Amino acid sequence: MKIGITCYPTYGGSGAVATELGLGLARRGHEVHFISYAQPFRLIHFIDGVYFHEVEVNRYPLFEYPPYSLALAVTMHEVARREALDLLHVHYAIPHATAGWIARDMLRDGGRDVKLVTTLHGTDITLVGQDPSYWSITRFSIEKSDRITAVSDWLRERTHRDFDCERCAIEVIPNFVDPKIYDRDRYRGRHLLARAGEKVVMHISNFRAVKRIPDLMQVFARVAHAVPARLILVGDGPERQRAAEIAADLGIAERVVFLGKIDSVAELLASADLFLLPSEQESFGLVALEAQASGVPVVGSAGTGLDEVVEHGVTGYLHPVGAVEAMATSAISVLSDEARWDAFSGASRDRALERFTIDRIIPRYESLYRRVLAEGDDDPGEPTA
Ligand code: GMT
Repeated sequence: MKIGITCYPTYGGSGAVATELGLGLARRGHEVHFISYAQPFRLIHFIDGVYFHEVEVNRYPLFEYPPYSLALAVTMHEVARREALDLLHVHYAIPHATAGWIARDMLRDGGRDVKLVTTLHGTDITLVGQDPSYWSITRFSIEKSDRITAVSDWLRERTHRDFDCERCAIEVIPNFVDPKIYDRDRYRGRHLLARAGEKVVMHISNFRAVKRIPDLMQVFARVAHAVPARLILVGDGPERQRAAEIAADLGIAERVVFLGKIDSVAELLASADLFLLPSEQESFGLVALEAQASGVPVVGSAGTGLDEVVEHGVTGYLHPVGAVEAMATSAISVLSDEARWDAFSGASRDRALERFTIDRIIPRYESLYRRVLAEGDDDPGEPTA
């Protein structure tokens, strides 16, 4: 198949998943065209059948806000026509599903039927999509997609609930990892992160408010008082400065290391003892899966998509959002009991291998593509869920 993939190129799970999917599809013999305003951050090598098309946005002085969505639709249309794409698969609904809908209609007008698949990732539904300035167009664009997928049951439920969208037949296809890349035994860099005898606690994110960075620091402060430990923070974003201020206020600044943005986190995760993700909401928590595949137990928020990734009491612990005391107690219990840590680490890796490997999940996207391509031009298809 010839597939166009659109995603955000910036650091974040949706861009990571879209890129790994595209590379995986190309390895399986498909032709993949990435279409975005910059090269996705994990697209660091090209293999046969992978192409990148940059969307150029004209910055005419009249435009206070350059219309990226239109420029994206035009590039999608051009690439789909020139490269004879079979389908456009967009990741993160805003504005990608809308641009995809425009491009698909332009193509149909020119006599070419290209299918549109939209994958919902999280805040496109739960946060940004709920803003009155985006709600109706997001709902409309999702409904106009030929197929909709969500990365967790939790996100599918939230989409039905928050968009009151009875025509949205959403198929859940979870996020995935390549267990050959996320493998504890592959790397030996622990001595670069912490002193001998110190536990390595890690957090990787875009440091947005939804990650509840103050809670993260409160949990770690309690851990650091009980166990020799170092907090390794990877990534950057609006709350990073606040994290540094809280660390200073709590007297743990020397135990906290900021590494900034790093493209490939497998090597870091392989050196971690515990991963903390106390987010307000998390539709899936790709980074928690990457941690688990690396044999790292996770402590995070219950009542989110993390419930589908982390098995409470087996691969980590999940507590209600904001329950910093409980999270800290769980973190300390797993870090200070070697036998428990070994059991959790092994179970984490097993869970990733049993449910969320790239080899299991990519065929599910291929199957979805085949089904949608087998439909006629005007057939909206059978509801898939
Ligand atoms: O939704 C976001 O804020 C960003 C997005 C991203 O691009 O990283 O994250 C979402 O998509 C990831 C990949 O599917 C999920 O693993 C994250 O849980 C999800 N983030 C949230 O729901 C907050």
